[in-house]
Amino acid sequence: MAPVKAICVLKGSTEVTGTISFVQEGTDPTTIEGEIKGLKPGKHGLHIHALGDTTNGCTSTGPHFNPSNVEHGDIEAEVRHAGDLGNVVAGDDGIVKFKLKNNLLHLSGENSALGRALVVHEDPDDLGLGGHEQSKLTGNAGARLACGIIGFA
Ligand SMILES: [Cu+2]
Ligand SMILES: [Zn+2]
Repeated sequence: MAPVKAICVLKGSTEVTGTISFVQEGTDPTTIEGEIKGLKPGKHGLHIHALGDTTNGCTSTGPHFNPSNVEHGDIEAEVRHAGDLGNVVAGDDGIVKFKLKNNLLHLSGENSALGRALVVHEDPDDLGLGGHEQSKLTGNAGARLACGIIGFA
């Protein structure tokens, strides 16, 4: 079977832009590769949110994609949302290039990212460890800077 490919173009109310590609071969982990520009230098939380609804900008993309109904965590934590992608780290130029693999996030079936949204946040994701009331839900990553709907490529 040919790999499934998807693409997401980030837009927001800020200067932040980006393009992220997804590919999954069979039941292998999904590879997520992209570039985001216009960020403040440092760490930014990155997640797949449940809905591909941008009626109210990134606000209406809902909570983190969490088909197993578990707590929030890092991309490689044992307990985590399928949509948790950890942090990306922007350089002094505000640009980050990244390549991630996620074995809970697929491009078909119940854990499919297709039709959902990728969101980059203003603040670091505390990966569920921050002790804040939001830590186990969102990683307390702050405002949604930019988002895009994940579609077939
Ligand atoms: Cu998020
Ligand atoms: Zn999460």
